Amino acid sequence: MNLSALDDFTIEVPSWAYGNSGTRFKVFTMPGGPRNPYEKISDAAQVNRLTGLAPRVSIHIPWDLVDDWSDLRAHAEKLGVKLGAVNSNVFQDDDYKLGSLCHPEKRVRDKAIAHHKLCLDVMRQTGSTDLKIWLPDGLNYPGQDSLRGRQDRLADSLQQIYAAMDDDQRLLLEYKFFEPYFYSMDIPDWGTSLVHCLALGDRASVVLDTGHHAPGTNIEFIVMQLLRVKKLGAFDFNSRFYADDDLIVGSADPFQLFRILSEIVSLGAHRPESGVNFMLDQCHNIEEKIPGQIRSVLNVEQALAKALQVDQEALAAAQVEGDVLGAHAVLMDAYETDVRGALADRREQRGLPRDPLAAYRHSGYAESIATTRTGGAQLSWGA
Ligand code: RM4
Ligand code: MN
Repeated sequence: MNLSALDDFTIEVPSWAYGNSGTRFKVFTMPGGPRNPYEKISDAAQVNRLTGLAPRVSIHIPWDLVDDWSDLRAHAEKLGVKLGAVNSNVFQDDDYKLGSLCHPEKRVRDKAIAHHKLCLDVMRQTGSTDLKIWLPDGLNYPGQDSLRGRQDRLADSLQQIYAAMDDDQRLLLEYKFFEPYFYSMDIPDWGTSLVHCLALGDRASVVLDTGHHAPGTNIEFIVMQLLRVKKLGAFDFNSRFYADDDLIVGSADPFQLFRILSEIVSLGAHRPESGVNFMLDQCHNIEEKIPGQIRSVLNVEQALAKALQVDQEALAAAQVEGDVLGAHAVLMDAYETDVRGALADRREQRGLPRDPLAAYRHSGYAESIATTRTGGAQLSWGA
């Protein structure tokens, strides 16, 4: 089984997956939860150590603010990982009740723009190239504010952030169809995100979070379309039964994950040159955090390995012949291929454990953090 395309494939993990979080209801605390950004990075590094798949950790600002970025960076690098995308956070400040970059008041928009400039400064120090923006902005009631006016303010605010970027920095713009507001979000869909990215320029592209669509949406179509116009900058993987459920990627609908990765493979976008940053955006609630992340990156690897088994020539031939069932069968054959043994062999050849989850259980790491992380407060999702 040819899996060599996996050699250069990486997944970025989120710092916020390791704290106690995952729901707006009861948050169940886990022993050994991280108390600061350093401990989050240490936990994330376990995922990479055991899977070889996750060499970068996304950070969230202000949740992960530290006094000395070169020190946090050195801590990460010592553990074999790098600091990845910087996520701005404009959803936890009283000033943002009516929005951030789209707010009716210039003072609040300026504050949100300044926050993004701070994130760009953080990137200069962490060596990150990606600024990831998810805006909580939206309206709860028709007439509450001008839909059109908010788009104009958004365009202007984004332009100011873009103008402050260095040549090697990218702006990644995420969309979400509802939540925290329900009548209208200011970036509800990929079309809106794309319109703004096209206006900004080459270094702006769309983030597709798999949990941010209405039920039944054909996400692989969106993936294909954004790749087609070279505007897919990043993924936030997770899975959902209803809305933004934040569950382990590939758990709710492994076939959807395969379909998404099939589009990616058929367009060569799994290769690093494509510039697509594959990330997880998940918050674990009832499951253990580190094993939850290990399972997640393995699920993506497995779906990608299956997608790599699609016989592209046979598929193209069946499509040209109009062989409906034949073409469908080529795809299903790949999906039904059991790649688990080949992936375990490959891990072993690369000096990794055949079963990373079992290796984590035997490593003693969970027991060690449960006993040594005493004093200080465990973090609830971010801070
Ligand atoms: C948002 C969005 C962002 C993530 C935060 C934590 O819903 O998905 O990507 O940074 O949650
Ligand atoms: Mn996201």
